[in-house]
Amino acid sequence: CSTVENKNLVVAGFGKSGQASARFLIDKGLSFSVWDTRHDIAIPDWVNGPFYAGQLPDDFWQNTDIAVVSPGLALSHPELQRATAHGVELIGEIELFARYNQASVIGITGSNGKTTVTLLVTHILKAAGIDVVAAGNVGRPALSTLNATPDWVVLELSSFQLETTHSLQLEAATILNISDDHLDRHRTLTAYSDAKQRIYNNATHALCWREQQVTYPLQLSVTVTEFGASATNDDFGLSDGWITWQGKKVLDISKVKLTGTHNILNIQAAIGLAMLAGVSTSAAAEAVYTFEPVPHRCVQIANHNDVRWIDDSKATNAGATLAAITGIRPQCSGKLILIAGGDAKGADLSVLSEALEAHVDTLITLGKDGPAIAAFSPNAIQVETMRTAVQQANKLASTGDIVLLSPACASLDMFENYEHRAAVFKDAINEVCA
Ligand code: UMA
Ligand code: ADP
Repeated sequence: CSTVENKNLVVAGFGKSGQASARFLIDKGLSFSVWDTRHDIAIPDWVNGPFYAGQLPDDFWQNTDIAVVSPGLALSHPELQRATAHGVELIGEIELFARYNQASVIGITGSNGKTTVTLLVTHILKAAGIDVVAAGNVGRPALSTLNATPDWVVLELSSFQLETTHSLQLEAATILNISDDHLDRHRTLTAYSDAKQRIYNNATHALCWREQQVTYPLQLSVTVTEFGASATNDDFGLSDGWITWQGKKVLDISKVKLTGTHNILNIQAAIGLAMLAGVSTSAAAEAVYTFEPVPHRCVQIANHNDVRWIDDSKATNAGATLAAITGIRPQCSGKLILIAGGDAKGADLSVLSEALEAHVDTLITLGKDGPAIAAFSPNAIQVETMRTAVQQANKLASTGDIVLLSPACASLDMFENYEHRAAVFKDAINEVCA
């Protein structure tokens, strides 16, 4: 692969991944300019090249060869379109990583479950004594792993990161699932799905969900292992409360701390990816039993007078909320009260309608697209704040009920991020249940 030495470089976007790219280039002794669209961005003193905040000069792209573009910057941004017209190569931090990385890499994408599977695979590999780090969309920039020189890197990859990645070689890769998300940036589900498909471009093995054809690679050169939550003698299946591998029981679901059918799929994918890194199914299963659920993903955070409060604030699309509703309903002996709403990012929320009618007893909505969700439920309660939502839920809840925060939407219309939304939810529970 071509490297970036002797090129005129621009780091476009100066968040976590832009800063990691800048540090990497400095370590390599390369000079570069930085541009961030935000006018008010703080420029740290360790950046010694030119820094542009906001507007760019007209001739900016004329002498640029490569721009390392942050995932938060849309490729449709007029300045990036102008760069392309000037023949500038647009790559991302993951592409930069791919051009210099020596470790074996596992790649994970999908609309939902990426972080859970990334952390679970990493946990399984660590338990097997493998030198491994998790990176990418999960939070730690991929480039930061180059100095640590692990044997394996488990990369969580978003559609935005995949759009600007060309030469990443993956030992094993998966598209866990595809549902409407990020359509404000990708415009169509096909464009979004195409971006995800790029994960298989140079992959050796693929893990695919039997029930969704779009999770399969288009290239015949990639070998496929399948997973799915039904009984089968092929690859991964589910039978009598056990995950099976080629018809043999390998993992007892009742011993796992993760809940819901969606997590059974996540576990199957994780074991499959770990197997491709050389871990046996039995060693992988033992490790899964000790894996703690990742916060804000269908996790119980309170139980007052036998009313359970579940934090699924990371459900930022309808697919995740569907999984939460259908996964939690069987565990609920009383009413299921759902708090949902926020910014739907242009998604079609009507996929929720059937599950709301069949499984949700009371719907409480808030945020920008709260009214669009409330429209599917005749008795929905619409509120302005999370505090009021929790007060309403508490008033209606009795023994055996579950109150589920699973918004089906991003949080940015009301909160700093999904963690902040969860913190406000928790504070309100503590207040009403004190
Ligand atoms: N931004 C601008 N102007 C710029 C650059 C960024 O306004 O010039 C804004 C973006 O619109 C966005 C924010 O700044 O609102 C951050 O974007 P960024 O590209 O600077 O993000 P980073 O801080 O570099 O973090 C990125 C990933 N963020 C995004 O894809 C938006 C992080 O994923 C990832 O953990 C990190 O790199 C390290 O790899 C976060 C995320 O929200 C968790 N991902 C999305 C998701 O999971 O749904 C895709
Ligand atoms: P991602 O990193 O893709 O956002 P997470 O593991 O952080 O995935 O989970 C995000 C949300 O999706 C949570 O609400 C979680 O309960 C839900 N979720 C996790 N795995 C799946 C799956 N396989 N299918 C549907 N929803 C899922």
